[in-house]
Amino acid sequence: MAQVEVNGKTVECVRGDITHQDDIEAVVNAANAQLMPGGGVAGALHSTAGPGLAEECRPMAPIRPGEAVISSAHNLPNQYVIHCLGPVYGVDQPSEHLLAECYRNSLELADSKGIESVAFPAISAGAFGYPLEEAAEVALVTVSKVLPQLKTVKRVRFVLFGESDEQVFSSRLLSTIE
Ligand code: AR6
Repeated sequence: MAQVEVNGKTVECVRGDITHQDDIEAVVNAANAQLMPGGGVAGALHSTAGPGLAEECRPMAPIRPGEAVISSAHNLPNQYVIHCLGPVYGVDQPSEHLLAECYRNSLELADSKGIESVAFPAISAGAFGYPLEEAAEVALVTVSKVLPQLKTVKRVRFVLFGESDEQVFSSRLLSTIE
């Protein structure tokens, strides 16, 4: 685990499951364009949230790569889910820009709702094939740029599924922000 303070705001990288972030107001879904369950993060969030989540999301679909939309969290232990479509690596171009837009748009949307804490998975780094080191670089550089401009968001947590993924994000966090 790594944690860094920037102007009184916290960025942290932890190993864990995005469905178990009880102390976080909004969790981010690595969604598909149709905002339906699918696998990975989307499958886990929808199955914990229950069928009401897909029902609420249906009218907001489809979304474009880089876009973020917000819903309530249903049976998840949070207030909101922010659904964001990452780029398919090397297919949705320019991938780096689109991935950065995911983080920027999710954080700005959270801030517009007065949200104080947001947890992200490693968007695009699973089924969408983004190499983890590159995904971590884009995620952490973008968050460190956007976070100082936000009014209400004070805590950003990256939740990484595996130990080696957590180590990649943690060491990037320390070299990007400190
Ligand atoms: N908590 C935290 N991280 C997780 C979890 C979890 N419960 N489950 C997986 N990860 P992915 P993508 C990690 O595939 O690449 C879906 O089918 C995973 O190890 O969820 O943006 C959707 O329906 C990886 O590092 O998202 C879309 O079609 C990261 O989260 C598509 O996959 C992202 O993996 C989206 O693909």
